[in-house]
Amino acid sequence: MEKQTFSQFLLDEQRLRGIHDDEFVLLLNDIATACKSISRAVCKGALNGVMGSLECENIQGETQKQLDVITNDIFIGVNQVAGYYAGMASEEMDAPYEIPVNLRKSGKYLLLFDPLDGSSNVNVNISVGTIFSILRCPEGVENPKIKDYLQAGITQVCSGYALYGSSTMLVITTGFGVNGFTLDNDVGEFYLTHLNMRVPEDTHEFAINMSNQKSWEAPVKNYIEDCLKGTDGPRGKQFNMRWVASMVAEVHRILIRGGIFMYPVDSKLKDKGGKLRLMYEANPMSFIVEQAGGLSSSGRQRIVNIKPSALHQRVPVIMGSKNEVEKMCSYY
Ligand code: FDP
Repeated sequence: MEKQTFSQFLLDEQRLRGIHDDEFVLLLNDIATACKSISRAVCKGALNGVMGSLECENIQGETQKQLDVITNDIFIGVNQVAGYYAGMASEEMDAPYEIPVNLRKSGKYLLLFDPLDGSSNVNVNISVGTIFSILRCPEGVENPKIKDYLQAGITQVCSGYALYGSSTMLVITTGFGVNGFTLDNDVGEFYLTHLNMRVPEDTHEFAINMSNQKSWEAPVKNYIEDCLKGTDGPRGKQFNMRWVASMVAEVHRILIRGGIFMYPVDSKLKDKGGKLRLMYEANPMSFIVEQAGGLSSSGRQRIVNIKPSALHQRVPVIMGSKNEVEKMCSYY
């Protein structure tokens, strides 16, 4: 059977299931185009001479890489042209980006994104990714302000990520399951390769930065301690550990073979609320993981139910295989 391109898949969904209007299909195609363009920029590696850090920091106080800024510009540039968005917000920009007046057309949606997640890995050639989330712009708002973006994750109309790994993949959900597409570089097209992705319910693999162990809260310490006791401990099984230090790669692994990914709040992060950003990382990835049958929690509540209080808000994140996330949260 012939492989289906990303556009053909979306049109089929529109025809057969009555989801997505024409505008939404075109909007998703623009997201795919932006990801292809970022994939090229990342794959050029040191050849482009842009692997270094800049002098400046982003709003999070992290040193920006040259590629953080380049990929941010690509994502805005490609996605603003057709006029579907009323505004955009990026992890790399202090304030929301205002779409130029001549490009504001239907402006039904808001786009939130992290253009290059895991970018501290980029100069060591480890997988990085782009994460995005699409919200509806509140009715009647032409020039959205921060408050218009502060919607709980449950209201997302679409989210996804592109993974720039040994192959480039685009994984999305519009609330009807999760599907994955692999970029054929010879053709320049994403093809459907992972239909209806499901996170296995059970796992014996956890991902956490163990170097923070002494600063974790008691529930996290106790949970990991029990996992490490292996077959002799209360869990009665041997666990394996993975830590790529690149959230997109971590979540993708979990979608393929299960696992639990955790970036809990610890005593060093207490003032910030956590490490990962609610609007650019936690919400879009939670939508994906839940749509694939997994769970995503802050430990105390479902992440997509958190009412955001700031655009760059950070939260603790525990996501992955359903039974393992439930087990972990029971330690709270
Ligand atoms: P990065 O800072 O490189 O962008 O988004 C934050 C993130 O990467 C995640 O992708 C990754 O899971 C995590 O930080 C890595 O944290 P550590 O540096 O603590 O390992």
